[in-house]
Amino acid sequence: MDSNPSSPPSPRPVYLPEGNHQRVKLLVAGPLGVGKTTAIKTLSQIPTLHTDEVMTDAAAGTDDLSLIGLRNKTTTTVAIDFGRLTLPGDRVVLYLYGTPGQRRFLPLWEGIATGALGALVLVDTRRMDESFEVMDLIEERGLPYAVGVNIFPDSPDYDLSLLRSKLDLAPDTPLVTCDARQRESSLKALIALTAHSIAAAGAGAVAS
Ligand SMILES: Nc1nc2c(ncn2[C@@H]2O[C@H](COP(=O)(O)OP(=O)(O)OP(=O)(O)O)[C@@H](O)[C@H]2O)c(=O)[nH]1
Ligand SMILES: [Mg+2]
Repeated sequence: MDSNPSSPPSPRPVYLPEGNHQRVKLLVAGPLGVGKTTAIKTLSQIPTLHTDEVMTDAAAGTDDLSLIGLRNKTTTTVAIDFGRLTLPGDRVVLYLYGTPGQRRFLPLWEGIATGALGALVLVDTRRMDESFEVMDLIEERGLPYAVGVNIFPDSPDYDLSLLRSKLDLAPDTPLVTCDARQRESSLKALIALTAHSIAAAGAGAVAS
């Protein structure tokens, strides 16, 4: 499954605390190599499930990561990532489902997205245009989403209001910068999404 040797070890499992919880299914979406698998590994309190496979020569010219400085990335997600975490306060449990980044895996989306309350769309500002298709898919499903701008070392330094307009986001769509490798910053993006999704769904629509 997860064959990336540079991955940090998965955390030890954390059992769900007693009591009533709001259980929320969220998607982590975005184009190829934007940091979806990394974010789920960073955030999950249980050992994560991954379906990463080694990219072979057959992917050359199709999944070209050298253009974005990810020459060392040797695997790609071919089905889902899965992780779980309980938000501070122990009331809301998030089930995180990572989607594959390539258009050819689009048929998998239907299954993965069923029952999701919202999506965190990760964006790489070096190739923002690749994010529109994912945002369109999510909007077509009527899913609320938040945008997490995953900062890479050579990412251009955009002002958030400029980014909002470049990404053509609705005024109430949360937009936060994050580093998918850093727990605190990824959590900030996830909390923004959760608040937005629960507000959009209305408290009654959240399974408990
Ligand atoms: N500098 C930097 N590198 C990152 C960040 N997030 C992820 N990476 C690196 O980028 C690479 C790609 O991350 P993945 O998490 O595999 O990306 P993905 O979106 O799951 O990729 P696919 O499943 O192939 O679509 C990994 O080598 C990460 O270590 C980030 O915030 N900053
Ligand atoms: Mg992945």
